Amino acid sequence: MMKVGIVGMPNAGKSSLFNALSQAGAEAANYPFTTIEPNVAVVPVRDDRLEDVAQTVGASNIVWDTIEFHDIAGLVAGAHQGEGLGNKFLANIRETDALLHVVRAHHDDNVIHPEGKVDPASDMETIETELIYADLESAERRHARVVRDARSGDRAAVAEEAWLREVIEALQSGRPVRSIPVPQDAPDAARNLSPLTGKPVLFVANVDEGDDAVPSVVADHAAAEGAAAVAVSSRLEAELSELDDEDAAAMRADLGGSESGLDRVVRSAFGLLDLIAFFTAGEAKPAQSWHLRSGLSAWHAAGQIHTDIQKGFVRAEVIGWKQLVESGGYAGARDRGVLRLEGRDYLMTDGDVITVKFTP
Ligand SMILES: Nc1nc2c(ncn2[C@@H]2O[C@H](COP(=O)(O)OP(=O)(O)OP(=O)(O)O)[C@@H](O)[C@H]2O)c(=O)[nH]1
Ligand SMILES: [Mg+2]
Repeated sequence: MMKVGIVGMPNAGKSSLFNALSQAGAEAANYPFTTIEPNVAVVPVRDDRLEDVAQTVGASNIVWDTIEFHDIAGLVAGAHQGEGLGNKFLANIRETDALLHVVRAHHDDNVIHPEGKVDPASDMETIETELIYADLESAERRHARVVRDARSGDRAAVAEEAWLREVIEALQSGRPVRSIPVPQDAPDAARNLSPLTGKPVLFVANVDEGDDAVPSVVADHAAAEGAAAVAVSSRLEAELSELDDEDAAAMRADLGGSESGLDRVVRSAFGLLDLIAFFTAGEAKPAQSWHLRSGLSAWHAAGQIHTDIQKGFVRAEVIGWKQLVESGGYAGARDRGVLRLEGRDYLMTDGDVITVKFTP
């Protein structure tokens, strides 16, 4: 499961977007969590391919993989110094895989802007500066600790210490942590720091209702950072999420849009990490979707499903989802000879359906 932190200025529209997302999540049939904090929304990632697979093999139900969104309060300039409790909020999203940066681009005069005027370029810069300061503070703290271990000559500590010095220098000159490659001798250095400016970012331009183009000032800024951008009206999405599907679709059509802005956000957030989808499915059992960084093996896929399955990995039966559907199920696939036996090093491909044989 992927975790995404939502950042942005106060009143940018973060919670409206979050509410729309959590409404979408609350409707999911298979809600894998019993308790969840009020600022965490779990959203299913739907995939038509799995619906076909589930129907073909006669699965009992479908369990979607999910994305978790974390809403935090708006950041103001000076948040890193404890202004507006920003530091505490930032700590809450250190463990996420990616950031969603909500930028106000709508012109509703009834909504107060903390700086008194709508200026996406300056807002994005304010937030990025706060993220950089927050990282600088944790990098300095981490450096003070690692420098002691480095003195003892520990190879990983020496490499991490040197990396941290570079990181601190980069941050001081306003560059993100992602611009400094992690040293081979200290592969855990990035995880130890979990820098906010090391995470991929999706810019969400919160535009006027009925508008669905990303304003060029946001698009250009995102492009300059190699980041993605989407346009959404947070308020509209929050309102639509209160309606049932049919009414929401009708209202969306009235406004001239087709695709749900939420779908766009979920899909783009997902695209931030280089992930492939794979499925598990069997007769009278739940069909499930999973995600894995591309370039990983069947053994890694097994680890996503369960650590015990990974530990006892013997071999895997693998088939592309389409081949499985075209064969009418596993028996047909076996007859046609398209159900393959693969070992632990098999490289997983997007859309694979896998059954892991393991010794408990
Ligand atoms: N017109 C319009 N108003 C919006 C839109 N998105 C949010 N608003 C309004 O802006 C105000 C603030 O929205 P929130 O979603 O609470 O903003 P936030 O970013 O969570 O704010 P903080 O939590 O204070 O940082 C609310 O009154 C929303 O209804 C939008 O797309 N269009
Ligand atoms: Mg909020």
